[in-house]
Amino acid sequence: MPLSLDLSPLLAQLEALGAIGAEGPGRGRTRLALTDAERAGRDQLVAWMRELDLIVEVDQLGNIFGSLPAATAEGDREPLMMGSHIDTVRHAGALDGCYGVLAGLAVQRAYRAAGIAPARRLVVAAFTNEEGVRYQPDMMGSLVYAGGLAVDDALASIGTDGSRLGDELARLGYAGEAPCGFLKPWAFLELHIEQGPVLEAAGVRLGLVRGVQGISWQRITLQGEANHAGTAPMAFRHDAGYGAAATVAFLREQITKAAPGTTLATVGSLSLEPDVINVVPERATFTVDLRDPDEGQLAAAEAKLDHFLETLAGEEGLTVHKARLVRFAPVVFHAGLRKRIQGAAEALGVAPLELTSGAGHDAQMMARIAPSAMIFVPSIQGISHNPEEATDPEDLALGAEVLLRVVEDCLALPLGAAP
Ligand code: HGY
Ligand code: MN
Ligand code: MN
Repeated sequence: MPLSLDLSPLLAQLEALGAIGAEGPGRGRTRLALTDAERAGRDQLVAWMRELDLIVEVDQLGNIFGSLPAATAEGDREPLMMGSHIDTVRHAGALDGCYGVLAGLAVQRAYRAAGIAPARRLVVAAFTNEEGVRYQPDMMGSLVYAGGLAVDDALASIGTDGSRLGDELARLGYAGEAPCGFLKPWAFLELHIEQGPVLEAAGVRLGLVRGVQGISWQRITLQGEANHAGTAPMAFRHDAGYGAAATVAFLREQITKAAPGTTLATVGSLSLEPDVINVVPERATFTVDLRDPDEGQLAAAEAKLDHFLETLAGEEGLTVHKARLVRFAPVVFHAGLRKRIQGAAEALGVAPLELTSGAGHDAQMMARIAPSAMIFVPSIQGISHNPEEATDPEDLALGAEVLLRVVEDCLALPLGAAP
């Protein structure tokens, strides 16, 4: 008899978690990784895990795991993991990441309510620093968990505010004992809002995620020469501000408009020094976020940018320094799990739309160590990383129902079988 999922605790918890770090009407919430606001979110999540009488474990990078033990010791050895993140960008919506974590708790709650011990250990993970705003790279917690970054290197990373990640983790009391990777998932499932316009535009309520596009993050510093805005002839200037602006224009005109038009480019952070109205900027520091579903296209975009910067440096008399922050190749999710998601959706009367994720996700990292897949629900007007981020509660319910059905489907498989 299929389990039933109670939606109201999920919606109530989404609201309660969304209130942590809230900044007033229309300003969303901010829970940057390892800040006091995020600690409050972590504490709240752990409290909800304890209410479900889960085994709560924290690893050395502060990744939090809540486990429903399996009916057998053998089942404990092949955990089915769900999860996402609860850290946010600045002025974020309430659903990004949190929906996948709290829907996982809702699935565990359905097993608890039915008094059924699952055939496999059923785990919900909340990974540290998925957003990568304060510390780079993004998806850091799952990247370390999947062995893509040494835990000591992650602990040593210095934030945009000059803080050391390991110190902040210890200050928050979330420097756990468990070694990163201590639970090897039999499979990993992440339920997430699409954060884009595709599902809504197609009028489809569920997304079957074929994979995640490649991501390249760099911090670029252009060093020019400060000079008087009123006396320095234009031809004599080494204007770092002009260099930054020219780069933004180049990315838009020469990269994103070039065929096949799949590359996305964003300069999300830009600062000028000395940042004074009547001084030619001597230094510009900015970030470049490039994405493409095709590895070759992404690499070509990076090479074009390098060449542009070299030419610009020569023409404007600037020096260029590039710091690589993130480089993730595109990932394709597990075919078997995607079939199960498709089957669960169709059993609920919805033919899901297949799409590639524009946003990075923890599943992109977990796919390195376990069969992984994602389920999307639509974002209203495709908006995310914005206080206006929203999804119809009916769609939130449908996504969580599909997650539960896929879990039940997976748990019905004999131990030792592939997902
Ligand atoms: O940048 C991303 O795509 C994710 O939100 N960290
Ligand atoms: Mn997310
Ligand atoms: Mn995000």
